[in-house]
Parts: sequence; C-alpha cells; structure tokens
Amino acid sequence: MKARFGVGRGTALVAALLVAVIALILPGSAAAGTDDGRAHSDHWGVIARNTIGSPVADLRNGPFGSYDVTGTGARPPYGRGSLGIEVADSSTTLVPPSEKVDFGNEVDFFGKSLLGLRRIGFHVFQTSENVQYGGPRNMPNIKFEIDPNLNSTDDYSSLVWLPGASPVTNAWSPFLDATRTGGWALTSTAGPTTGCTFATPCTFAALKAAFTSRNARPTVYTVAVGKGQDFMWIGAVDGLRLNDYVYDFERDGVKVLRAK
Ligand SMILES: [Ca+2]
Ligand SMILES: [Ca+2]
Repeated sequence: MKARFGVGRGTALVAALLVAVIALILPGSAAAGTDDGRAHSDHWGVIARNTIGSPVADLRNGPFGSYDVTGTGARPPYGRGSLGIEVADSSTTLVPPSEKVDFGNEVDFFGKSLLGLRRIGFHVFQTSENVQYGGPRNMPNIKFEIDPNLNSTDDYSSLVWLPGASPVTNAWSPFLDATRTGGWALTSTAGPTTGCTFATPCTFAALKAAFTSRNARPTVYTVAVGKGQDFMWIGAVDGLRLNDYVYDFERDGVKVLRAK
C-alpha cells in the first residue's frame, strides 16, 4: 500500500512537472511568427518611458456599438476584442498638461530595417465626441522609435503616422492604409533633415525616399500604437498590420495572424 501510494505520487509528480515544462516552452515556440518567426504576446504592453499621466490602454472585449450600428462596423475587425485607449487633455502638471500612451513592443522589432516596411495600417473605433474634442483628424497613431542613421550622431527619432479622418464615427472603421493615407512625421533633427515634420508630414513613399535619397538605413527600436500628447481621445484600435502579419488585440493578449 505504501509502495503503491509512493509510485502513484511519483508518477503524478512527473506528469505535473511535464505539464509545467510544456507550458513554459509552448508560448514562445508554438505561437505564430512575426517576420523572424517569433511572436510573444507578453512583449506587448504599455511602454512606460513614453506614457504620461494615467491614461488607459486596455485589452478589452468589443466595442460592439454604437447602439444603433449593425454589420461589420458593429464589431472589432478581428476576434471579439480590441485595445481600448483613453487619454485626457489636461490632467498633469506638465507642459503641455495632456496625457499620452504608447502600447507597443520593445523587443520583437528591435534592429529591423525601417525601409523593409511594405504594408502598415490599422482599424479604429472613432467617436463623434472625439471629433468634437479635436476635429476629424483627432485620431490615434502608429509610432516607431527609430535610429534614423541620417548622420553619424543621429541615434533617435520617433516616427509617427497621423491618420486621415475616419470615414465613419461611432463604429469600426475599415482598414486605414498608412501607405496611402494620412501623413508621416519625424521628431528630433530627423524631422527637419528629411522635411517630414508635424507641420509638413510626408506620404509613406516620400518618407522612404527621404531616407534612400540620403543613403540612410534607419533601424527600428520599438513599434507602438498610441495617442497624445494633444487632444482628449477615447476609443479603440484593432488589427494593426505590419507587412505580412496582423496584430489582433484581444482581452487575453495580442495575437499574431498571417495576413490574407
Ligand atoms: Ca481583436
Ligand atoms: Ca545612428
């Protein structure tokens, strides 16, 4: 009896250990790939360095509204959830006092060539209230922290996509293509050097040409979606497209889908 009990316990322990080991291995090795074959849901989250105030960037279900919307505009474009974003315009002691949030990935895209970017965009849940707060182009952004490599001392810039107005409000937008719509702006000295500034944003093609014409090879530090600092904005984002992959924001994590 004692031996049988002992064996049973030992077998159960081995089985439990195996389950634990498999659970440790699976999240990294079995997930669908990014460009380099890796995907780590736990590498996505609020980028602390780039967040100001106490904004919300919340992997949530829905939104499935607004109340009178039906059809594809009434549900997230991928899965059943999205990244909810909420930033206020006047809630800190800083100048400007507005909040900012970047929800992104500081690991998986590090070192990649910015010029390798071919497809990019996302879907947005825009509200008519957000349009009242800041106009039709009060929209969330796609952001890259990059090493512009425009000269030997230039090691940091933020590249920001400024979408055009969403074609719909109080509903999910269709895919907003960042290679064809909106404008791209660079912070720091890379802005005036390339001519792609917030005052004079570039098209995607002009942005790439601004680097290639100067024989610059910009590399990526981080990728994020975010908002601020500017106007109050409360809405959601889903289906971030980066080349051949779609990043599907869901309540239980960021899923990587092969783009169709
Ligand atoms: Ca989703
Ligand atoms: Ca550099």
